[in-house]
Amino acid sequence: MARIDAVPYAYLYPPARTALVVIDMQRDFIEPGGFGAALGNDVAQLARIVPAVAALLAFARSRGMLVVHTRESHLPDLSDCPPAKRLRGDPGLRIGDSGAMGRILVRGEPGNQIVDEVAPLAGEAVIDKPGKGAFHATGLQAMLDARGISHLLLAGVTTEVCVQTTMREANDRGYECLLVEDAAASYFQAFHDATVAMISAQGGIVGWTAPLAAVLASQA
Ligand code: C5J
Repeated sequence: MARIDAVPYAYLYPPARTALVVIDMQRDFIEPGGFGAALGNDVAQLARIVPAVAALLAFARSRGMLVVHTRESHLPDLSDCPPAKRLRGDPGLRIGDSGAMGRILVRGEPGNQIVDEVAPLAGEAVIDKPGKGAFHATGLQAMLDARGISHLLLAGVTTEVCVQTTMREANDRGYECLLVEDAAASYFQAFHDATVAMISAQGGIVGWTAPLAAVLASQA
């Protein structure tokens, strides 16, 4: 077992049964002109974690861990996007509308691609997910279970929405989860901080958190 100095206490993980899940590091959220910007957010808040996510990916790959990338995305006909989701937000800048990087949050559009610095390598899994959580309406659980994965390291954007939702889904499914604090980000620092705090509260009610440096220092 490898050991990470984490909150609320040490996180022990078997690298061969651990996956790194990188949530939604896509242009739609991180670059100007995408969904995040359309909602009025300062995308620089997310762009600043790209180097940390790249370092985490390099670490996981060097340890031979399974690497999974996700993208929040919808089918071009939006048949997987409930009206309750599509109709939120500014008319003209909703999911499926045309933006500066193509149709917003639509699969295959330029804005839906993962930013170059943390792009998937050939052979790495990419899960396209229509929900906030990566387990909803995807094959993620079947893929993890087929590989005997029991532990998940989580990173990406945004901390309090898709990262936290995925971590809660995973926790309920029995995976031992750790959020890499500074390899995740929110448009709202207070939301990020609150999420980090609530995950490990009450003895780790959703799981563990640790800074990137503690993960990189962990030894098998
Ligand atoms: C949001 C996400 N915030 N990836 N998506 O809509 O967190």
